Amino acid sequence: MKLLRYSFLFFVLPCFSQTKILFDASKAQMCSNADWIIDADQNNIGTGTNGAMVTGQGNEANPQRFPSPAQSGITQSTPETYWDGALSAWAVDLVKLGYEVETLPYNSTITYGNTNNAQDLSHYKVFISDEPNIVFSASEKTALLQFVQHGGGLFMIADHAISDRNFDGFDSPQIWNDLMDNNSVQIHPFGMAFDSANFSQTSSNIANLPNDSCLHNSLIGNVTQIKISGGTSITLNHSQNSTSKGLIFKTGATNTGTTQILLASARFGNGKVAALTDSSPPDDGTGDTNDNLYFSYTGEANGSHRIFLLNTTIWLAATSSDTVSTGVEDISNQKSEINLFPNPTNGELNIELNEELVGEEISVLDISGRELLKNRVIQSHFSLPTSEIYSGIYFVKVHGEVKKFIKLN
Ligand SMILES: [Ca+2]
Ligand SMILES: [Ca+2]
Ligand SMILES: [Ca+2]
Ligand SMILES: [Ca+2]
Repeated sequence: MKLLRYSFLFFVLPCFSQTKILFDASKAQMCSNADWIIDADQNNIGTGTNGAMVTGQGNEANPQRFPSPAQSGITQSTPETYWDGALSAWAVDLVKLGYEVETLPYNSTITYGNTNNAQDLSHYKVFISDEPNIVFSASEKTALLQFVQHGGGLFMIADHAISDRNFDGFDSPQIWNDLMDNNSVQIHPFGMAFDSANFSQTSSNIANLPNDSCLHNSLIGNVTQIKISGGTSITLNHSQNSTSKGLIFKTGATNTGTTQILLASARFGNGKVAALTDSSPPDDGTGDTNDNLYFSYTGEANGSHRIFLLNTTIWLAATSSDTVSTGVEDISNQKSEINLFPNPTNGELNIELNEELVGEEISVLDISGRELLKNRVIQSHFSLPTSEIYSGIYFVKVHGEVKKFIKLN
């Protein structure tokens, strides 16, 4: 029996850093019946004067920067209850895809370009704020818009009108509109505004955009439905930003129009923004036991909430215009010129290529299309040491063909 001998193509692997996603908890996202956080080890804050969250004032979740137990312990079968928050399912899924997640704690300030801030937005690719209940300060609005301008991804999630949970006079549609209406960078940067509405409905009115990465991802799925449980809508203004687009619309609305939108996206500078009109779809139903939580993440809308939340996050994190899984077809299920084994792997990944590919460029990409390494194929059989790669989904790309592999812990 002939033993194939594999040599290492990449003698020195760069030390990979994961793409980091930051979940905002600095704007009372845990206030009252909200628990829009990924993990909290303590429940010891409450609403003080002017709606600020204060320790010792109550038993609301107090999420720390790093969710615990450590995300390095997450495998492909880890349940969402590994962490304690109504957004833990979304966060655990992101870790399974290869991302690193953190929380911006309640007493933090949002900055961009402040080297003294360990959680400065420059360290992250995506910032997710699910139903902020405290207005962003002038400097925070500048930071958020500069973050997007320089390539960041911002996920704005709002709730219905008159949803001021901490009684400071501002609800999330007003707070997002204030970011877009009053800032020092550019007024109305995203070509969209949240309406002042309050309705509930299940809609299957999806834009017919087969190439849209938020609606379609060959790995995660296709969006077919949304259930709004007390939410608002979005109106676009293309004269402000021609890239703004509606992805999911209210039932009966024209799904190419500029009104009655439930999920929207836009580009601004080098970055991207997505906007969702209800805080319920990410709710995984478990978290702070003092809150009334609902299993909406995969429990409603035929599982489409998980699909559009993951697809949209992957799109926001992508450096290129499209994600790997939509921009290039994954050929994992086809016989091809690329053979990867074992797959999944937790050690070396053996790569067998058709001899004709020797001399071609080979690259390894993460799920958002970020190139982790690139080289020339010097022989048809070799192995890639994956011990330095975090667990998650990755792709090997050679000569236009892309094949998926999963790195286990
Ligand atoms: Ca709460
Ligand atoms: Ca925890
Ligand atoms: Ca408020
Ligand atoms: Ca949970």
